[in-house]
Amino acid sequence: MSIPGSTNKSDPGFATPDPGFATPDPGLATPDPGLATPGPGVARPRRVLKRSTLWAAAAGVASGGAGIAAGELTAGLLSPLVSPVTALGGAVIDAVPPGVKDLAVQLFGTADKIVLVATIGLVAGILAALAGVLEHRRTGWGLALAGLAGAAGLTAVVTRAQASPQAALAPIVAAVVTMLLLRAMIRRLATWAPTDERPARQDDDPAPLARRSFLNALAGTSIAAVVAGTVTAILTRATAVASGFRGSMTLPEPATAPQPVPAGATLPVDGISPLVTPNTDFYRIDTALTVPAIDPPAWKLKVTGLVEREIELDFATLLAKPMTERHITIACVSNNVGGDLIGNALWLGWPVRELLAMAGPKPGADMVLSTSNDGWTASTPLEALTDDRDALLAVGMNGEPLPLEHGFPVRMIVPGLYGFVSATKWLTELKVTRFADDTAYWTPRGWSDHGPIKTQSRIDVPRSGRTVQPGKVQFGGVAWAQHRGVNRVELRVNRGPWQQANLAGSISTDTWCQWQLGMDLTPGDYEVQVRATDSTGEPQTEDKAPVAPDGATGYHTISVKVG
Ligand SMILES: Nc1nc2c(c(=O)[nH]1)N[C@H]1C(S)=C(S)[C@@H](COP(=O)(O)O)O[C@H]1N2
Ligand SMILES: [Mo]
Repeated sequence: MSIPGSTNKSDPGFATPDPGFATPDPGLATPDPGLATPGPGVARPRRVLKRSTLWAAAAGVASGGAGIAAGELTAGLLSPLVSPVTALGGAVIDAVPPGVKDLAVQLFGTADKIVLVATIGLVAGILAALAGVLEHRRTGWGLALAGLAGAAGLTAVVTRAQASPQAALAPIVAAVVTMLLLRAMIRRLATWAPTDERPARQDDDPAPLARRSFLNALAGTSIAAVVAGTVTAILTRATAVASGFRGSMTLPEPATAPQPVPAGATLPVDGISPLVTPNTDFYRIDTALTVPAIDPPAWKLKVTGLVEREIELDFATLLAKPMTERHITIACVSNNVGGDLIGNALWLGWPVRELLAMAGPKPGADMVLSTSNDGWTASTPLEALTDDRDALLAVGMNGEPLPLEHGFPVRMIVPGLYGFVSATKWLTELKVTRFADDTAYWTPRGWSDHGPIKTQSRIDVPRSGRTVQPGKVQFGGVAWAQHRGVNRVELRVNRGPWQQANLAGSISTDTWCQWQLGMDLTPGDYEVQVRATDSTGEPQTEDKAPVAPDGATGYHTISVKVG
């Protein structure tokens, strides 16, 4: 990139670093706006760095700092995975040849990451100063540089493995904040200390006022940058510790291996939901504004309430327990008919019933109120945690430690119950109690205190509203009736007779299963509906119910145009 004016010989010295820059002119100490003109002692006009250039650079650094801090704060609030600075660092690590990487590790050892971040900071500072100077020279040039830097951050963030659409927000916030602040400050600076291209009007000199306005803006921006940076640092430090631990831990082998996945459980239908949902695609629902970051060595699970013995369990002790690994499909009570707030994962954990057996629930108890690190609570029937259904204190999800968003280090997973009454993430306490005595988070907010998952089915393909080729049209989707199991899935076209779909084998009654049906359809408009029947012979109801208080019902209905 060329710097406007850098080849211009009349340039007052920005491009050629003047020795006077290193040994500050005594005049620098006095905040005299007249510095731009050489002092009386200067015999020959020297190539001095104009003070306005320094102020422009400072404005660039302050606005860039505030912008980056705003971006990092946005990322910190959204998700620990979307920091633009971290993503850029990751991109640099990926791009650097292995030799350089080894050298960096040799030189800096475990401090190599700190050195990388410091380098990114230094480069960002230089670019920001440059943006300030450019913007002061020529309106729009500094903004363009800030925009380019923002685009680099955006590219780094969206190409990272864990990228989600919301990840794009942080670098955009960073760039927009930087540009707005930079523009505002340079405008003030231009009135106070105009560049040669835009000489000030000598008669009506606005300099002193403009100077105060600029300095105020600079001070305000710098303070905002430091405050936002500090808040972000506090917010993300715990996250860094938690993800560091998560990255270096190994999950124990299960003592009880998962049920085998039956052959044919996955149907060859394009666009059907995968039998097991990858962690990165797994729906996320919680009330947490920032993802709680728990350092496992400091984590404890307390069992309290109506028990013979209160218990405190630490993470190492939990990991040493005989673990069970199971596929379990969890669903959100807020999942609308046809919605996607449902997912199937392989969970690794210690059965809750074993912990409760150690504590010894007292007679009369009928509920366990589980509490998360951030104070959220769920009411689970005691029976669902003590019967043989393998309710788990889960530490693993699809072979990995729980992702931070999904409850690291420990969450509950209870087959057959909606998440809001069972699947407490960032779990810290189990209070054995009675429904009559304790109330969970959602109960006073218009939701039920009980939440068995209702039998449901969904058409994944074709998507509603699509036009498909006449002939054999492939329909496919998933159906679930956790802890009862699905026996039958049927489709009907334009409210005609129900036609039975092919039901793939399910892993267990606690998981969903795929279904498929090819139907011959001639050109026209069709309404297609699906229904599932559970293993008790009870078909899902056609009656439409909203999600509150205890889960939606009705048939998933799509429209398809054949032609
Ligand atoms: N701590 C905590 N745990 C929670 C919630 C929450 O708000 N806070 N929401 C629950 C709800 S409503 C659901 S559906 C599941 C979703 O789990 P997931 O985000 O891992 O898919 O988590 C449950 N566990
Ligand atoms: Mo939920």
